[in-house]
Amino acid sequence: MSGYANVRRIRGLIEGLDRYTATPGRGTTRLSYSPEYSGARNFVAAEMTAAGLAVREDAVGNIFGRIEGSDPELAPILVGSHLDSVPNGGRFDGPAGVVAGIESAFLFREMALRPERPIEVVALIEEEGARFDGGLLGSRLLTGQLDPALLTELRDEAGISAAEAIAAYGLDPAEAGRAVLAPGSVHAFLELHIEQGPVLEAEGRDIGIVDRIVGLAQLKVTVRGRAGHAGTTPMNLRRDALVGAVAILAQLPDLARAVGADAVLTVGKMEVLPGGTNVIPDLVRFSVDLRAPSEAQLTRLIAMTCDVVEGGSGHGLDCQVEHQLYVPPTPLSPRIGAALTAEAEALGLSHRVMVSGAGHDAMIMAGLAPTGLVFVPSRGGISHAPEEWTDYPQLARGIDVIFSTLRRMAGVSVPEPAGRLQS
Ligand code: HGY
Ligand code: MN
Ligand code: MN
Repeated sequence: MSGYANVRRIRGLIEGLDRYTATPGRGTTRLSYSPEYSGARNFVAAEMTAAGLAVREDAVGNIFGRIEGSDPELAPILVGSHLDSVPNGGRFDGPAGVVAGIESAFLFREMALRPERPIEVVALIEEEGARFDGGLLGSRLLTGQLDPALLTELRDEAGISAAEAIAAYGLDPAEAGRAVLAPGSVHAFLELHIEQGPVLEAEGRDIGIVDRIVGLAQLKVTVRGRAGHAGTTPMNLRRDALVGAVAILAQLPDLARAVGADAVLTVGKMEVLPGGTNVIPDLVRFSVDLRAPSEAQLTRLIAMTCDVVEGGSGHGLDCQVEHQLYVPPTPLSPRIGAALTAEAEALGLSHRVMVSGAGHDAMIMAGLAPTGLVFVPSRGGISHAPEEWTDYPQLARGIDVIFSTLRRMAGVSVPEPAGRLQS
């Protein structure tokens, strides 16, 4: 079955964006408000403009490109994803969804389609939380789920607050409250994302229609001990924060297993201070990322983790947990899921309904408007790594579903797709 999206243009957009990385040759590292992010922002703004969109940036750096509707008073449909990355990640995680919006805009322009309802392509900031703990910052601010006052408290590893980073980026953090979108001001949110798992590839399917996203929590554990000389401090007199942290960490994976086969727990970041080879560590901080499909499982896993951490206190060690993010399991809109499925059917694409084990801006935007999420296959199920890959024709098929659904939801007549997928 033929499609709409221009594979060559999609490839150019993804590869163009991937130039903006702090680790060329070692994956995509594009932290929010960084010089690389600023480059990507300018690239996206230029491509949005070329696609005929009216471009604006909100007070925290979310970028919007608007196709005006014949009835501009109608609440817009938002379509997009995030522009930031994890350290040494892949080129598709986030940009695939931003490109889906931009390519859809190009198609609207080329087909001279005028939507009745406005459409806004969005590039959201700080979804990953690679710079500011918790992540989902751009979408949580948009939907009023993050108090703008927190921007002065969230700090990166260099101690720079989000507010300072926003100001250095050229925006005014004091205006962050004005970025909040009022309830009812968005008709729907659509996101295309790579699956980041093995299911679609294993089943040979083109499209995933996500009906729910697992619950997600992020904790920060701090273990305090006492620094000392590695050579002169007897083992029985030590208050070694790293030994204490490791004793805690070693117990954590079994907690996820105890909660259920589909619960997961990850310690991805650890800081050991003061960091001298001949100094007994007196301060260790590490992250704990928890996920489970049901709220009961997630809250139980959080409680068990907190118990293990607090049990590490004593013998001169003090162990504390800080709760940084909690997002309950999020069901997505069945109505939008059905619309996405109908378009996949009409395009002759194989598809299935599935859960998302990864978090997405969609789980936050669902608090503001009916939300749909489309997956395209990930090679080997790999993501958050330089090897992350999706074939461009596969991405184009996902974009066809987004474009077709946008067109129908925005009230545009539906010409048949032209020609074959461009190679
Ligand atoms: O962590 C996640 O699931 C997403 O990549 N932010
Ligand atoms: Mn992502
Ligand atoms: Mn990610």
